Amino acid sequence: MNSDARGGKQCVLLIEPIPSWIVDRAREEFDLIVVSHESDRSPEVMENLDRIRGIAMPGFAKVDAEMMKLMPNLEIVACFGVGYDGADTAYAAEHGIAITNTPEVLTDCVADLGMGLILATLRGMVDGDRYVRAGRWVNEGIMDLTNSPRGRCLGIVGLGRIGLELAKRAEVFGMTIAYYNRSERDDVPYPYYPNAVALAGACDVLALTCPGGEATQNLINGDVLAALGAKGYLINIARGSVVDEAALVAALSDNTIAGAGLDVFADEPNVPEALFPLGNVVLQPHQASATIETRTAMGNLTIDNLAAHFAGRPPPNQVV
Ligand code: 8YV
Repeated sequence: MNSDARGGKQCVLLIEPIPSWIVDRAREEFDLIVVSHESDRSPEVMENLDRIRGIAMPGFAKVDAEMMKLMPNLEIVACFGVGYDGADTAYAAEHGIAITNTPEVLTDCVADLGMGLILATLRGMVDGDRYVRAGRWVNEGIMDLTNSPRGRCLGIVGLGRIGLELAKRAEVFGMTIAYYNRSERDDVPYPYYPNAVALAGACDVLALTCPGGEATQNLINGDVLAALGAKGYLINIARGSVVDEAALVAALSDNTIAGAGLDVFADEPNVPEALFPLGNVVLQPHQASATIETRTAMGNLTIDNLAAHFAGRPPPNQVV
């Protein structure tokens, strides 16, 4: 226990959004400073920089080297999410700062939303909703026919925990599976493609379930979208950074791909406005893990990781 711990509680900076009941639990366990954004430099933050020993943050918040440097006694960054691409892992590793995440507990919900986006996109479900509300069913008759997932190939970029669960769901809907990964797996029956262009050329629906970060930055570029082709769909439940967003906007506007279902964007919460009038894209506000059940489990795990560290035990989900 560090000597400046108040009432035995360690000082933790918590970056929202994290559910209020998790913030309440965190307040019981830690001497908590709550901010609504990582850029907050309020007096409360500035006056406590040398007391802050832990950060709890959404996986996508940007806690870079510059920010970590401000906190000379920082020991742990606990990400509320499976992705931790917002944290500077190199700086953390160099300075003995642990990074933890919340794997497993969100796998099902993220895969569910991925499958939902495949259905919503191919079956025109959001378009259908707009069609009814605008009175077009009454005035114009049935809407245009849509596309069945059955018999189509789902190409998965990043066949990890979430990718595998998405594959299971897609198989129930009659889809075949292929994948591209950093390396070929020896425990799945699905055909492997050595790069994203090859996979895009071989599948009908390309789904992204890989980690974000430098290694996958703009992996899905104009060449991959061209290979996906005018009958192909893109589903992104990974990170916006994985896709060259300008190339995607162009492909959707020019109908050089058939459509897209997107839960994540390069500069959240800002979504390219050029997408708003397009009928061939379904947009979601980065909500794949956002169920009460899953966000509660993620929040509890985030606190468990911090608590284990401060109790001198290895955090259960340490990734750095
Ligand atoms: C969350 C996520 O939206 O797990 C991740 O990496 O992107 C999401 O589950 C995010 O971390 C919420 O804080």
